[in-house]
Amino acid sequence: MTQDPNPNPRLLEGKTGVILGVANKRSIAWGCARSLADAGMRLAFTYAGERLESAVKKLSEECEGSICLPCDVTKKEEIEDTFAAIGEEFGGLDSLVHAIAYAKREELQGDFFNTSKEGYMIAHEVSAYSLTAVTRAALPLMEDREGSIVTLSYIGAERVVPNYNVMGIAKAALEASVRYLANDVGPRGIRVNAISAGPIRTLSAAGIRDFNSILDQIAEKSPLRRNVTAEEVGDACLFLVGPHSRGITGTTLHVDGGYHMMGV
Ligand code: NAD
Ligand code: IMJ
Repeated sequence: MTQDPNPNPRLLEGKTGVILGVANKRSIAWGCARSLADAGMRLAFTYAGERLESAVKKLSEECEGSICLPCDVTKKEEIEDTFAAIGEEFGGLDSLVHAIAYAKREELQGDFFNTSKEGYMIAHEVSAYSLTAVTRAALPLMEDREGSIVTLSYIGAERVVPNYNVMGIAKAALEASVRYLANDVGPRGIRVNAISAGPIRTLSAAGIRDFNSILDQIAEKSPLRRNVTAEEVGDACLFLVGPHSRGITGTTLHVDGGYHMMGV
């Protein structure tokens, strides 16, 4: 018999969360949002740039009581304004999901040693530093709550993945940031963890050379013999946000069908 993965559907009733990184229905952030909203959490969605405003607003309407705010993480004032608005609307915050990454397209091909200084900086600013920036902004809203912060990583942080290049370095910095942040905020009862997801066909995977064959290769080598879905990552996020993971912080949880632990 298959087990119900969501045996307590209203586990997060009365709790609030912010989700950074929904672009469309395929986004991993949307998988996280669905799992959290289905558990009863009230959500704030943030989007980068006006171009995404209407799409994210429309998606947010599928989640009861949610709000939608602009937040380009490279803009300090936008981060400040967003968290101020969340404070006013929600009165506090129990969770933050960071599902953001960006590198210039030209940096995601060819030799890593050709990475430009500017390309290196941009990838790190958006994909790694932003976790520290939004954690700082969220802290006052998590006061006296057992807050949980979750970010998204990839195995390219730990191993060399062709073409992942500077993103791999940025994800390594992101995973190290999770450990340092977890140490900082642990005494306040706040936890910080990462999910290292297997490859999923999202906007961020569009245009990546041979993505189909990457998906096939991973499926073939994974113990589960298949790729993972954004819904499965969302359910792992629900676990890390919710009370069942209350003893877990500073870790990277692989949601990849077991691929990461294989030798060959
Ligand atoms: P996605 O394109 O749906 O999401 C990426 C998001 O980052 C988009 O919503 C985009 O608007 C946002 N973003 C980019 N620059 C930003 C900025 N300056 N300010 C605010 N937001 C910005 O793709 P996704 O695959 O869902 O990616 C989400 C996270 O999951 C990323 O961290 C990615 O590295 C990670 N991840 C993806 C995969 C995969 O195979 N798709 C695997 C493991 C980890
Ligand atoms: C990205 C590049 C190279 C190889 C890759 C990926 N593999 C996977 C990804 C094997 C699974 C997707 N991934 C894990 C990411 O974190 C993607 C980040 C990303 C993607 C783009 C594409 C469009 C663009 N900039 C990007 N910045 C970051 O212009």
